[in-house]
Amino acid sequence: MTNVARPLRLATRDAGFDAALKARLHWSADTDAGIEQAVAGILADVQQRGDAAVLEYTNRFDGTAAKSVQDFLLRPAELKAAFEGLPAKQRDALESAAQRVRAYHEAQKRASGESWSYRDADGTLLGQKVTPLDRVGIYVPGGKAAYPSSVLMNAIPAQVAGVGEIVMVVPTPRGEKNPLVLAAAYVAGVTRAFTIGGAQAVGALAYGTETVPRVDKITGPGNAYVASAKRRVFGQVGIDMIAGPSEILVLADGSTPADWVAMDLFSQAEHDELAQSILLCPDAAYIEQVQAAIDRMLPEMPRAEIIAKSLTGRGALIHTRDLEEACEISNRIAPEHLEIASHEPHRWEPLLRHAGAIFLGAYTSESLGDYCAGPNHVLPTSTTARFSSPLGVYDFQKRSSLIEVSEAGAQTLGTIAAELAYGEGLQAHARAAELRLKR
Ligand code: HSO
Ligand code: ZN
Repeated sequence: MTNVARPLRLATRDAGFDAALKARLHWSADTDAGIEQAVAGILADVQQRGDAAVLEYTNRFDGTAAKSVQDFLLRPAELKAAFEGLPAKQRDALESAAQRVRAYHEAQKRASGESWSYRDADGTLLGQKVTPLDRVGIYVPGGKAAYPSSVLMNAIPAQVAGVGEIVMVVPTPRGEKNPLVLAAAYVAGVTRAFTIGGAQAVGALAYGTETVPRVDKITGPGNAYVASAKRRVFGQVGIDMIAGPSEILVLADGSTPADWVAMDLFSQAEHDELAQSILLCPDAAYIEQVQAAIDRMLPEMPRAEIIAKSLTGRGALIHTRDLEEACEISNRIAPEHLEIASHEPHRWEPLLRHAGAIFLGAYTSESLGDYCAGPNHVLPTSTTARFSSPLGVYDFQKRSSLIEVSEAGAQTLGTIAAELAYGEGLQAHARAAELRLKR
C-alpha cells in the first residue's frame, strides 16, 4: 500500500474547495524547543571556546577522531584531485552545468548588479556603488541530502559577484567525503573548505574561530539544526533564506504527454516526504491520464516510497474551470517551481505573478532547471515567492549610496534641509546645512 500514490482530488467547483486547498498547503517552519535549546548551547559554546568547541562537537556528532580543526581543512589540491578522479562524463557534465550557471549569473549582474550615478540640475552627483561581500560561507548538507548541484548554485553567484573568499563547510559523517561535492567546489571556485557541519559549523562561520574565518553571510540549505542556527546568527551575519520542502506546481492544458507531467511531479516528490507536487488542469480526462501514468511509473522508481508518501500526503490533482482560474490559484499558492505545460505558454505567463521559477512549455522539465539550464535552483518556498526571489548575484553584493553636492547644490539642498531640521528640533543639522549657504 505504501507504493500507491493518491494525490488529493479537488475541483474548484466543489463547496469547501478553499478550505481543502488551504489545509493541503499548510506547512510550518517551527522547530521544536529541544532543537532550539541544543542549538543555542552549541552556538554559545563555539563563540566562547572557538576551535576547541568545533573540534569536540564535530568528533562527537560526526564520529570522527580529529586532533585539531586543521584536520578538517580540505586543501585545494584535494578538491582538484576529486574533480580529476571523476569519470570523464561526470566531469564534463559538471563543467557544462557550471559554465551555463555562470553565464546566466553574469547576465544577471550586467542587468542589475552594476554601479550607477547621475547629476542633477545643480551638478550634484547622486549614485549607487555596488560592492561584493568580502567573505561568504556556504553550507552544504552531508549524507543523503548532499547535492553537488547546490554547491554550484551557491558558489557561482558569489564568485560572479566578485566575493573575495568563498568558504564551504560540509559535514562528513565518519569522515566519508562525497567526491562529487568536492569536485563541484573545485569547479565553482570555492576558496577554502572544511569538513564540519551542523550548528557548530554555522557558529564557526558566524563568529570565527582560530582556524575558521568569520564570514559576512551564510547561505545554503541544512537540516533543522542548521536552519535554527542560521536564524540565531542572523544579524551578526547575513543569511539567505530558510528553505522549506521542495514544491512543484504544473499548470496543464492537456497538450504535454501525461507521462512527462507525472515524472515532473515525481521529481520534486522524490526529494522529501513533505515535498509538494500539485497539478492544475481544466481537462478532467487528462487528470485521469496523469493519475494512470503515476500508477504505472511509480513501481519503477527507486525512491517510490518517498514519492508515494509525498504525493498522497501533500500532493493534489485539481480540476479547474479553465486555465485562467488555474493561473489565479497558482498565484495564491506562489509555488517554488511553476511549469506551464501548455502549447501556448506565453499566453499564460503574463497572468502568473508569484513563483520562484517559471518553466515554459512541454520541453522545459523542472529538473533541467535544477541542474544546468542556468538560473539558480535555490528558490523561495512555502508561498514566500510572494515577496522573495531566487538566490542570485544580488545576494552577494551590497549597495552604498554616493552623494557629491556641488556649490550650487549646497544652496538648493541647504535651504530645504535647514527648514526640515528646525521642524524636527535638530539645531546642529540645520546649522550644518546653513553654514554652507552663501550669504
Ligand atoms: N529541486 C531542488 C534542487 C535540486 N534538485 C538539487 C536536484 N538536486 C530545489 O528545490
Ligand atoms: Zn530537485
